[in-house]
Amino acid sequence: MKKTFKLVSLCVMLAALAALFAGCGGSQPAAEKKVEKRVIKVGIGLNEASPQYKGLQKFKEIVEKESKGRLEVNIFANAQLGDDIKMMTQLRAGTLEMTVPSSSPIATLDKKWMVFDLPFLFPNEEVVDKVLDGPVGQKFLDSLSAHGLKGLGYYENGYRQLTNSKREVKEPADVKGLKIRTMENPVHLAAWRLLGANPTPMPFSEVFSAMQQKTIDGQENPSTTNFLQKFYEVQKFNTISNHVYTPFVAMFSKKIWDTLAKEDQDVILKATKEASVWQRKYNRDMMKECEEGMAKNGVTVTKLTPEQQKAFADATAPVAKQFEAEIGADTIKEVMTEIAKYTKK
Ligand code: TK8
Repeated sequence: MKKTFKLVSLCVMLAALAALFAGCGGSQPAAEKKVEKRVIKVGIGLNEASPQYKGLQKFKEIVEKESKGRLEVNIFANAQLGDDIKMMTQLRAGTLEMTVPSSSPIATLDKKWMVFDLPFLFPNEEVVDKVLDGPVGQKFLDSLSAHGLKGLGYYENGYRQLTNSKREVKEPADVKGLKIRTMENPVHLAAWRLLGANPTPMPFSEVFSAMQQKTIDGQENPSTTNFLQKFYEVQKFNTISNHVYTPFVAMFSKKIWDTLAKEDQDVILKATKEASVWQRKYNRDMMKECEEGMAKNGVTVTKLTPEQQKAFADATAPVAKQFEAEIGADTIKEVMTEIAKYTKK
């Protein structure tokens, strides 16, 4: 009995050794180094027809190509993951990789961003590009790291235009008493109050139904948004006022960013640069068609003359002084100096 036991244990040991050697250098090759695939989830507030979405599709195309598939970009439109403020909170918590909010709600984290909400700040898109793609724009992006965010670059939301369901608006007096939705930003609220409106802040995803239910009379957004989000279905008047230029700010969760390999970070920055230049042009090319689309869908479109526009500029000018302390006099001066540098006399 004892002999048999010894023989069996010897066989078991030999079998185990054989298996061990076979696994170490034997027939099957050493397992390939598992290429770690990373998914980048991007949340945005506008729909799939928007230039914001198209720009991120371009971003996706470049990232997946340049990373040879190691990075995969999944885009979630229509505020599926929440509105701008909610998505920024997710980035800061490290539960969402990326979002591209308007600059205005960033004021809830850092009031200096309200400089971009000063009415009639940028004279035209050419100056916008020079300032945002220059040292001052980069300084704003870098400042996001203090809030758990990595600033990547600027896409374009654009010049904002008023829509409403009550009356044609050609001068500030026409605004009196209108219930206007604004972004969640104190400068916008103050400016519309100066015009005599009754402003109410609201996340973007609630705007369409609020207009439909007539809890608000109007809102203001670039023509690409006003048309492609079908606001003509619930609005009758559209004033082309160009009263504020709003950038979209592409940003990444700093918690997640810091876990990425340098080569992947470089791919994301490069893709943002290329995609944002493409998206700004696409947005601008779409603007005229969208403005005309509002008229084709029964909206009375009123293009303000320079004199009419000046009346709005004069009426809202006091907000610069009113918010100088909160934004920072130095910040306002720095941005205004940069704008003056690129504004042709
Ligand atoms: C979309 C918003 C929107 C903005 C607004 O996420 O809230 O009116 O202009 O485009 O950022």
